[in-house]
Amino acid sequence: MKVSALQQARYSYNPKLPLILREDIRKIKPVYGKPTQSVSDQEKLQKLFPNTYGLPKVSFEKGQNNDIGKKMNVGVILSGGQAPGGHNVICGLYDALKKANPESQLYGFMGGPSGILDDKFIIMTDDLINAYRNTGGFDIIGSGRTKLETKEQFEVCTKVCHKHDINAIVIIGGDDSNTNAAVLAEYFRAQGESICVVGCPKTIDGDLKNESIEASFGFDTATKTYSELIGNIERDANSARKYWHFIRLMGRSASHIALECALQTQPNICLIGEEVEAKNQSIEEITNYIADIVAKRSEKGNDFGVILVPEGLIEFVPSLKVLIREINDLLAKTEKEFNIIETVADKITFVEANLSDRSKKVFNSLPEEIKGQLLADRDPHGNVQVSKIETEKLLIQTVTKRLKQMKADGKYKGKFSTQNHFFGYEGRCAFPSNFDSDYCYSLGYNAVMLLSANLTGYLSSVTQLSKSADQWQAGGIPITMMMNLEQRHGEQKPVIKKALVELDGEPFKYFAAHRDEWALDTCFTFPGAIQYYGPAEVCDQSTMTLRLEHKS
Ligand code: FBP
Repeated sequence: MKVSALQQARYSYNPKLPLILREDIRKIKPVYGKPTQSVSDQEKLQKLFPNTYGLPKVSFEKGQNNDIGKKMNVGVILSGGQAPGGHNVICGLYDALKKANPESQLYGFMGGPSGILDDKFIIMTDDLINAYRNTGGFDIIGSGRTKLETKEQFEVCTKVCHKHDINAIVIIGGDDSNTNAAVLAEYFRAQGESICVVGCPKTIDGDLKNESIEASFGFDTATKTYSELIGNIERDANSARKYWHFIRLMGRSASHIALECALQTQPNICLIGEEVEAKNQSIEEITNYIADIVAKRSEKGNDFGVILVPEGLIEFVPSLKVLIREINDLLAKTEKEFNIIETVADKITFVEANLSDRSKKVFNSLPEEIKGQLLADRDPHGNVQVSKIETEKLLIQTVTKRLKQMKADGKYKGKFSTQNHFFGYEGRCAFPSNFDSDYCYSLGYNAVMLLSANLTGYLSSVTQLSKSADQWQAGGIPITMMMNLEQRHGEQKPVIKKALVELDGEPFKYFAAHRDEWALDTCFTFPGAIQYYGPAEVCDQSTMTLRLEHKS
């Protein structure tokens, strides 16, 4: 395989660990805190997780560790969407395992959670690991979106673990995958199995966080990659002064990515789904908000600008939320009937005929392409795949219409020429930033510390992330601590609570305090490409979200 000069250089980058993990691995011991509670529904969750509920938080300190040297066979699974740094979690796992006992083995299950069900794996070797150090992507073993959640699947997992003498599984995934990791951990304990399960917090979306998980990995690199591109577009917009760029950003429901990119690039407008919901805003109100800013900038001779749109926006607009829910239910109920309909036009007619009057009106107000996109395949959770809905194009249409009307009323005289973009896949497999390289390696290394202490149902946790790596703290938190009960498929299910943008949180408050100025004046900032070599203030800085949250 031909290797680029940067990749070659990155092979020899030494990820930074928290100070405690730099000690001789046999001289680091776990310290246990007080029993924990879930975020809500404590009694019910305790009943659902009798063996793994209420476990203590764990941290590490210097001290003799006699458990670490035992031989372990560990299976690792990459689950869900790619996020920069996944390879380094595996490298951290591998290095810590081999340091603790060179006879230990790391099994990489292929293609996501289905790998363990199909008993498809590779055993990691030095050569393989060395070819993936500090690289982007999940291609070392591949990923997938199969959910590990049924008793039958858990039985297969048990058999596969027994077959290879695997004592522990590490699941690298987002909120749903880690919820399933907790259920699997509980299942093993309930069956009297000693197999441990530990999770690592992954997702570019940034929605898996709380006080002990300050950030999911991949968010740093993905937002820096998108911000570089947005900054480049801003500079182009400012040079040509003739286009309004509508840029949709990945991130699923939560608007963390859009918010972070706005903080890094100071665009004219950034919509935040959570705010739209809180203010109960309609597409019309959002359209008017954008059109007013376009008109005001035009008065100053600025017929150009940049607008960021989170991909999940559509789900936060109340009338569309109801419509999407109705379509989800309808498609779930009429799956067979719907799937044999051949053309998109006929699918649209079928759905229209089955909607409530209110939703029918909303559906009919949408452009045909958006209607079709709303009917595309659901994800494994039965949800609409927001990455496939071109909300930026919808907004271009509605704003164009509104400006036409404003022109007719003599309220706008400018020119409105647009470009649309979607940034998502571009950022998910980028070379991990130094932050993600260090953080991911630490998460993996730390996971071995948890497993060797026989801890199960835990998430690997590295905190104090806005500080330099030598001040990071390593430990573990019980996954049940992050859980609540939510309605899923008509049932109350234990799930990790998704973290949405908090409107009283520091990142949003900073944005809200500056957005009016950014809207009318041109205050663009150009972050440039991620830097891997050079001064720490250029190469090692965490996201603005983290810095504002930590007030550092
Ligand atoms: P995870 O939640 O699995 O980390 O995936 C995140 C994500 O990148 C979302 O931002 C996006 O909506 C979705 O995956 C796209 O999914 P797919 O890769 O299946 O197209």
